[in-house]
Parts: sequence; structure tokens; C-alpha cells
Amino acid sequence: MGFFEKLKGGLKKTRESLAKGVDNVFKGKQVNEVFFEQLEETLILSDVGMHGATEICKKLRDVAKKLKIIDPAELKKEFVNIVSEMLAFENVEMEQKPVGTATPKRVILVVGVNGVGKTTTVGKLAFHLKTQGAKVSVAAADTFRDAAVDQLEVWVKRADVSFVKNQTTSDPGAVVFDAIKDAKERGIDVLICDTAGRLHNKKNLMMELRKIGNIIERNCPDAVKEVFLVLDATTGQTAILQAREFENVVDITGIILTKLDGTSKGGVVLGVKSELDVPIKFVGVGENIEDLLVFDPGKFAAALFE
Ligand SMILES: Nc1nc2c(ncn2[C@@H]2O[C@H](COP(=O)(O)OP(=O)(O)OP(=O)(O)O)[C@@H](O)[C@H]2O)c(=O)[nH]1
Ligand SMILES: [Mg+2]
Repeated sequence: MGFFEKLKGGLKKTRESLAKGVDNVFKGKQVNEVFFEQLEETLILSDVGMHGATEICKKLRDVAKKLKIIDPAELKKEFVNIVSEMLAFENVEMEQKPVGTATPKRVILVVGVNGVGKTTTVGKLAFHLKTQGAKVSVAAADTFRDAAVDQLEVWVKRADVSFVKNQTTSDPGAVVFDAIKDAKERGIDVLICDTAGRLHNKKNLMMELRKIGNIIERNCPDAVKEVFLVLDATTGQTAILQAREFENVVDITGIILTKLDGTSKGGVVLGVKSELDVPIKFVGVGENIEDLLVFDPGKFAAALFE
């Protein structure tokens, strides 16, 4: 299956709700106040959120006025353009070149609350980067949940990449430290660190993440450091609230939105972009290793609305 078909397939439920609702509005007779009110309401009800819905409608109003469009069908194309422009982000960090000859060149910390799909995503991401030719290693820094290391190891085997674990320690920072050392010895390009989604309490979790971040900073000063926040699309607007909490603790460089395939709340993608100043880097559209897609704003908007 091609990239676009896969994306479209993953968005099936969202297409059935959000895209259908939007289509109905655009079937209206005339672009007027009622039209914009209906569009805004449809977007808000489809997890785009108040902020995103208002932004889209304001831009669309401006375009309609400027181009003197009164036929809704004609305005649809502009709507898709606005959505893809809104989702676009200037800095494509995955392509940013690391400085000097750092090893590892890139360290990715994967964070998020429990159950959102971190470990699965680490496996998929390792596979994706390996397929692109990178030498990848994965660190099992979820030392909290008993089965976490074994679960990750299954993914690492599937992806066929290096793995660093230490089941004798409960200190995730120690595992990351070991993994960095190992990565330097082996000449690893990208080190991906899985983390716990739950500790004894939220404060503990956030403090641990900050500590891990400091260890990476101190031991890999020249590497490109990324923090990917994993959000579960099925939780809709709650995902945005979670992101705000993590934003206070770590510098999130990208968002990975998982489980798009299982939800009609895919509209949250638009909300994420409009509410948080962080780019969406990947979307998860299934439970298999190749079910992680690089987020492409134009293709996403097209797959959803065309
Ligand atoms: N359908 C679907 N399921 C997914 C996707 N990503 C993850 N999952 C499922 O979500 C469940 C939780 O995934 P994990 O990777 O264990 O989540 P986690 O964030 O590591 O969980 P904790 O380690 O407990 O915090 C698993 O059953 C995954 O198969 C996705 O894109 N689509
Ligand atoms: Mg996990």
C-alpha cells in the first residue's frame, strides 16, 4: 500500500465524521454568516478545538472576501489550502544536520503519559530510521513498569537495531548514560530512548524526564537533541492539555500523534498545531512496525478533505 492510501486508510473514521461534516457545510447554497457559523461549529465538534476552528474560519472569511467567492463549492479548495498551510512548519528538524562529528549524531527522547503508544512508536521509529540508512540504538529507560523492557525488546528485535537495557537498576538516567556510552563505542547515529509513562506521581515523572534530559545534554553536547511527545489521538482535546504539562518540563521538539486509525477524533491534529507551537513529526496509523508515517501537512489535508 502506498503512503497516501495508508494515510487515507488511517484517517477513515475521521473522514467519516469531520470530513463528512465539513462536506455538508460546503454543500450549502451560499457563503454567508450562517455558512461560517456552521463550519466553525462542525470543526469545534470534531476536536479541532475552539482556537483552531476560529483561526481557520477567520482565514477563510478573509480569502472569500478578497476573492469575492460566494459559491461554497468554490471555497472548498481554499479551505484545504488553509488547513495545509496551518499544519505546515518551517523547521524540518529530522533533516537538521548535527554539528561536527558527534556520536551519536542524534538523541531522541520519547515522552508521554502512560498508554499513549511510546514503546510501540520507539519500535516503529527505530525501524523507520534504520530503513533510511541510520545506525540506530534503543535505550530501555522505562525502569518503572515491570514488563516494559521485554515489550520494547520485542520491538527492537523486529526493527533489528541495537538495544541497551539494565534490569538491575531503577534509575532511567543510568540506563540512558550506559546507552550513550555504548552508542559512542559502536558509532551509533541515532539513539532513541523510551521512557516511563507513569511513576509514583506526576511530579516524579516530570523530574525524572528533566534529569534524563540533563544527562543527554551533558554527555552528548554536540548531538541534535530531540524530545518527541507522544499523544494519543483518541483522547481528543485531552491530548492538548497533556502537551501543556510536558511543555513546562522539557523542550518538546516534535509531536507524534498515535492511534489515528482507531478514532474519529483526527481533527485534533489541527488543534495541536494551532494550540501548541510544536510541529507534528509523525502519525501512527496502526499496530504494525511500518504504521508510522512522516507527517506531511499537504498530504494530510488532502487525505482528509479531498
Ligand atoms: N491502533 C493503533 N494502536 C496503537 C498505535 N500506537 C500504539 N498503539 C497501541 O497502544 C497500546 C499502548 O502502546 P504502548 O506502546 O505500550 O504505550 P506506552 O505509551 O509505551 O505505554 P506505557 O509504557 O505503559 O506508558 C498498544 O496496544 C499499542 O499496540 C497506533 O498508531 N494505532
Ligand atoms: Mg511503554
